[in-house]
Amino acid sequence: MSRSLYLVVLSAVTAISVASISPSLAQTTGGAVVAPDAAATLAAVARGGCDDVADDGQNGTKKPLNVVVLVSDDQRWDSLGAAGNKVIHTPHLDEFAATGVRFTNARVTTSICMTSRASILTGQMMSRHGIDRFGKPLTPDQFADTYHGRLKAAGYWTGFIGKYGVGAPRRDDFDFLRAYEGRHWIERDGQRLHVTEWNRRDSLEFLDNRPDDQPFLLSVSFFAPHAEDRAPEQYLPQDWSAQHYTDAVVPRSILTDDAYLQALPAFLSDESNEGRVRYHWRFDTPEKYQRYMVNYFRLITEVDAAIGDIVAKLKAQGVYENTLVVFIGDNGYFHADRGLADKWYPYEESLRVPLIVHDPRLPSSRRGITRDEMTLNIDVAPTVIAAVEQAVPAAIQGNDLAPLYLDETPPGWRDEYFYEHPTITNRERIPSSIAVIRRDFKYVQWPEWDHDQLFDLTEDPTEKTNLVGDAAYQSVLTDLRAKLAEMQQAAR
Ligand SMILES: [Ca+2]
Repeated sequence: MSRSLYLVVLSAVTAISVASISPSLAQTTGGAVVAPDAAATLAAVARGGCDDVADDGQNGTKKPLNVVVLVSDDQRWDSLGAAGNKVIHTPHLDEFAATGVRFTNARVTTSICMTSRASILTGQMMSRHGIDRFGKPLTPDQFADTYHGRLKAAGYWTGFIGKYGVGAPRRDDFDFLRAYEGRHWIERDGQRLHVTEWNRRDSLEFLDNRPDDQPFLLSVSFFAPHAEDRAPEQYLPQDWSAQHYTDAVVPRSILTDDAYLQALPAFLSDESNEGRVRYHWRFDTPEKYQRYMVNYFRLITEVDAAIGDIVAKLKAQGVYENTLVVFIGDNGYFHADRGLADKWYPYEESLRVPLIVHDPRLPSSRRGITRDEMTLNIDVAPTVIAAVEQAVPAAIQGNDLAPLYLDETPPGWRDEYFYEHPTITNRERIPSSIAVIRRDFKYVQWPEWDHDQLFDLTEDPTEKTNLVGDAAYQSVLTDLRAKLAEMQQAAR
């Protein structure tokens, strides 16, 4: 693809990013939500320093759960200390996992920001919610059935902070809205601070100023560790996080061996493919790989610290043990694996995300467990809506996660799912794909290239060998082709 076409594409994305930043700048100058002094006084009186644990119903005053949903951007499942990463520094998320539930096999149904964020909000696949391009918003009716819409209608005080990502957010959809993204350093009210620091400050402001007589829902949608695509250095962390990486050496995965690039279909290994373009931005020398990976990890460390402060605030306010907290990434990421960068394609690196839940209903004996069921981004909305005892909308395609950790005998769970990704710009840049993903096999179709792939994940967990032409796999292939067509229909 030509360089000029590529520049046009970037410009379009830039325009959207700027548009989504601008409203927030207005909101921060004119958007006092509650008179801060009065609210702080009320809060101090009402909280009184005692723990606000949900009453068991003994005196009939059981309090509804509060909810906090934390979404990081482009953080893959293993960029997390608790997942075994020895280089990254994520003490608060690790503690969060050690006292909550970590889902070790969490995935997305579409590996790109706007679509996955729409799936997190709605609990629906792209085929149903229809968010298949940048700048496209949910309709008001669709929003009413998101976890935000449902909880606001149920009397929750709702806040959304950071990267909305699904078109421009509508002011009236939230009680408190601070939307911004796209850059790592943002000037606001004469102050130039890191986007994660703004996320942190805005979250604490929401928690400090919320009304005391309403349950609350806070969504914090971090922009980090997403790259600042137009910046030559890509990842622009704060100074303080460098202290945790002074001697860091990021090991290279076996997937960065050239053989994995060679094993890609030609349309993915071609230099016009966006995964290759961005590989050259970030990873095409050993020195660049180290520098960019460390800076990516530092951005995650900064998100981790902000989450630590949010959790500390919930504890200080005495509401942590009455608040459901969900942490998830919006998509996985290629760290130079297969000679690629970023996401989009249905290889494991691009699909798997961190997912951790703190649920006050979880007995202490079960805190710190892991579950390896195939959980999805579309499970967040039904989990939140069910936890606050509201009716889960019929259009939701995900499942409430809570039975997996609350039930003595966890229910049966999905062992396969449908993956879909739209074309971005054209088939050369980012082609569309659909797939059926099981624990043992993965079958992928690239409709624009009339190409398909079959991987035996038991024999070939790194997805190197395409078995579509292998006679021994023809019956599996026939089954999976039928299954894919069936799942594609059902996803609508
Ligand atoms: Ca993302």
